[in-house]
Amino acid sequence: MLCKCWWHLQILLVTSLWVWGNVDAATPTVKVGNISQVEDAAYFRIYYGQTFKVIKNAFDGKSYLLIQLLGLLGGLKGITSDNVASECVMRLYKEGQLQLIKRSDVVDTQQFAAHFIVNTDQPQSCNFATFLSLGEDSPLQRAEWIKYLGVFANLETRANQIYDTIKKNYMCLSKGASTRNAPFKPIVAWMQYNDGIWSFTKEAFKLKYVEDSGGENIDDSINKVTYNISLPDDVEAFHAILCTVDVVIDETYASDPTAYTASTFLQNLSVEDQSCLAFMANQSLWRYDKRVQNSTVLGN
Ligand SMILES: *[C@@H]1O[C@H](CO)[C@@H](O)[C@H](O)[C@H]1NC(C)=O
Ligand SMILES: *[C@@H]1O[C@H](CO)[C@@H](O)[C@H](O)[C@H]1NC(C)=O
Ligand SMILES: *[C@@H]1O[C@H](CO)[C@@H](O)[C@H](O)[C@H]1NC(C)=O
Ligand SMILES: *[C@@H]1O[C@H](CO)[C@@H](O)[C@H](O)[C@H]1NC(C)=O
Ligand SMILES: CC(=O)N[C@H]1CO[C@H](CO)[C@@H](O)[C@@H]1O
Repeated sequence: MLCKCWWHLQILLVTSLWVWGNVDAATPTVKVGNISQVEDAAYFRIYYGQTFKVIKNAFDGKSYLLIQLLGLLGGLKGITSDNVASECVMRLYKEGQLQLIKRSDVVDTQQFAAHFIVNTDQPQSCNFATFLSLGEDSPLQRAEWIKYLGVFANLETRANQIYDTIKKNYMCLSKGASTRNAPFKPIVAWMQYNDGIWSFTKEAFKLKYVEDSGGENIDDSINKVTYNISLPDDVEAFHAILCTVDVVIDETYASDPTAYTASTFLQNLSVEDQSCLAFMANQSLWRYDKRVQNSTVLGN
């Protein structure tokens, strides 16, 4: 384990008398009450002592020692991007209760007790903690990272409840899908267009979503992932594959999600003959970005 911060070295050497953030050493510590246990996630572990807790993060090899201090993290105070799917977060931001911080602004992040980052290569201060749910392979493993955040905010009980609900729901839906009496499993393709190239996803968690919901991923034997629409051979092969697909999840980035329609998709597909596209005929073309950056869905 390589530690850039003296703070992290302290964790290795002394497992006491150190607190997250800059808190006076005389502040009384509180006994650990509620705990979280990691059930599914592969890349973090939590350990509890009488008055401290340790999170081990397998992505950056670091451990974070937290001495219990009630209310240490007041709550979410800032975000580094306004590209957020949570309507609650967007609302807080629009109401001015959350500040937008420039990623490069190291000085600014020092006012926070903890700053969660996803890029472990960036220069780090000692209040930085790597939050990389994206590195997990399955949807549930990713969701369980709510417990990682819960540990920092002393909200283990709440995090456990949220994760249990998500997991129960997910297992129920996936069980329902597996017992469904359908003559065939629909073939599902996650795909996106960028700079003249269409590509099918290889991301494990997306393929898992398809399996768990009773679908089938496009044939593994199709090992070509990217198709250049300027090359006739590529276009032909790409169209042939699309004729076998029942459901498309279009992940193409759209700067204005509401303006992106099925016809935008079709233009970028550059298919003249749509007759073999079952996913179009069956209205099985999906996107998932309609609520990004939209705080109005909450109403007032
Ligand atoms: C444990 O969780 C319960 C329910 O959220 C809360 O009332 C209690 O204060 C927590 N105890 C500690 C020591 O954090
Ligand atoms: C796609 O093909 C065209 C025509 O050969 C080429 O100019 C372009 O660079 C290719 N695009 C990529 C991303 O390879
Ligand atoms: C999709 O459409 C085709 C005809 O275009 C039809 O035969 C097929 O049953 C449909 N599939 C689903 C899942 O509705
Ligand atoms: C936000 O969501 C509301 C309700 O779903 C919708 O009417 C509105 O067009 C959306 N606005 C944007 C900018 O996406
Ligand atoms: C990602 C991308 O290139 N999208 C294009 C899809 O097609 C529309 C309409 O032709 C273009 O405006 C987009 O730039």
